[in-house]
Amino acid sequence: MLMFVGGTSSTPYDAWYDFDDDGDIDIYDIVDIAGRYGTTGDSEKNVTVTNWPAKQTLNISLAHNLVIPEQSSIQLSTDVAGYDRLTLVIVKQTSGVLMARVHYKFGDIFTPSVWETPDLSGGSNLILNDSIVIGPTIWIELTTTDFAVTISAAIYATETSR
Ligand SMILES: [Ca+2]
Repeated sequence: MLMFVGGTSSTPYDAWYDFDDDGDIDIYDIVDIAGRYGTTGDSEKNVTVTNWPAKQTLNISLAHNLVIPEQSSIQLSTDVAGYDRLTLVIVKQTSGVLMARVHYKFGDIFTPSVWETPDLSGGSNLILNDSIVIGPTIWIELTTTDFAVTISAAIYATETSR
């Protein structure tokens, strides 16, 4: 067996040949492979991935049986930074007019409304359906007229695979 020992190689370092994982290819790596000379088996290799990004989801209740008094306005907001898609449901549990507007906010700036209605329908409303997140904060403004209105609201947001 002919072995190249000492000196430097013109071939760049390749971690697959660093059998003792000490950051260099030297005589110890060659001794390791020499000891295995002639063996056979499955060539599939195990790989450990340490920087695989975790995919996150957000599943939160923004309001539960919240009573909005008559002739008033409330804002619900939450941080959605890092999420790509968002579903927003608002349930109007009582009758009475409820104006709804949904914006995103970044810094001090509000986007124009991405969704709005002069009167939300009774029952469950799918306001945003797997919609693209365009800002770090979602901002929901709800305004009543002559009657108090009870609502619940929830958000589900996901990060797509990258
Ligand atoms: Ca080595």
